[in-house]
Amino acid sequence: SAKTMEIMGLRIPAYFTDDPRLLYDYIVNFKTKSDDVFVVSYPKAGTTWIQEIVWQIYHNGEVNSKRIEDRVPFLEEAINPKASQPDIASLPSPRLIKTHLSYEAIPKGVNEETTCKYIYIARNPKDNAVSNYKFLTSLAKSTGLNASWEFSADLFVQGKSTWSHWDKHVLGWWKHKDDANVLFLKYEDLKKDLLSHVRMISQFLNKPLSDELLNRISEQCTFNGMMKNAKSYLLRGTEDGPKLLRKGVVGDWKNYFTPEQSERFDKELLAKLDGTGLEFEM
Ligand code: PPS
Repeated sequence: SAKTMEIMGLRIPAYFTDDPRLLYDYIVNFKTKSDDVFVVSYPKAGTTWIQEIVWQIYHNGEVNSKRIEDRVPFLEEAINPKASQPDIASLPSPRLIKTHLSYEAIPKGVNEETTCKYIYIARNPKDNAVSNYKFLTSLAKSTGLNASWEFSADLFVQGKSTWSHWDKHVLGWWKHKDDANVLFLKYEDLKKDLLSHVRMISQFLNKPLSDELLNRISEQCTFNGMMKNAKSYLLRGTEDGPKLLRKGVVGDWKNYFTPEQSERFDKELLAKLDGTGLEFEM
């Protein structure tokens, strides 16, 4: 599998920095501002989707062809010399930032000037694992790394995928779902009713929009809507390489899981949600 380094209990791809201590220092010393908005998720749960919605909410529904990572840069790649994304510290406010950090690890404010907002998106672990597998294998051409679905699913259950344990990540944020500065969303809910979630996000951000604009943004941010601007979701430095948009459906896992794998995910991951009130449609 891909080389990772451990930072704050999370497995982060090693190519993000030559020196894990530098990235650790960058994250723990990161100074938040009250109007910062962090788009947070376990990888492949719908980060790009929320990044685009949030960006359009702040830009009057504009569809912009610049790559999403240039518009909403990725915190963990902030000091990656190979990443060409803009410097987060000098972004104009409000800064929109993508991250996969756990609740424990994410930069937090200490007072009114520094307490910022977090939008977390979670996805059922079976689709999440398939999306992760498809993404990693799409990177194989450039990284030379490849893995079977069996191997990949096994790593996912063991919490050895990138950014570590799915269940700890999701539950760590779920515990804070009622905090005033946290909005906890589920991929499957957005698929069912995007418009009401775009409205919910705009209200959470104190950016109430007209019905006309809310409608426009939710149409532009459906999977097909975003595919019209597909270039924006190519990974850095690739023209026809890995994409951040693939299939965009609920239930694709049924095309990959054996009954045994499905049962294992139920017993070893979904069972951890029992009694927490967190449930997923699949
Ligand atoms: S990453 O690399 O962690 O930032 O990836 P992330 O954006 O979190 O997850 C990618 C998956 O989200 C799907 N996606 C969408 N689904 C529905 N509607 C919209 N608009 C949308 N945008 C992105 C994307 O297709 C990936 O899921 P899969 O299942 O692989 O298609």
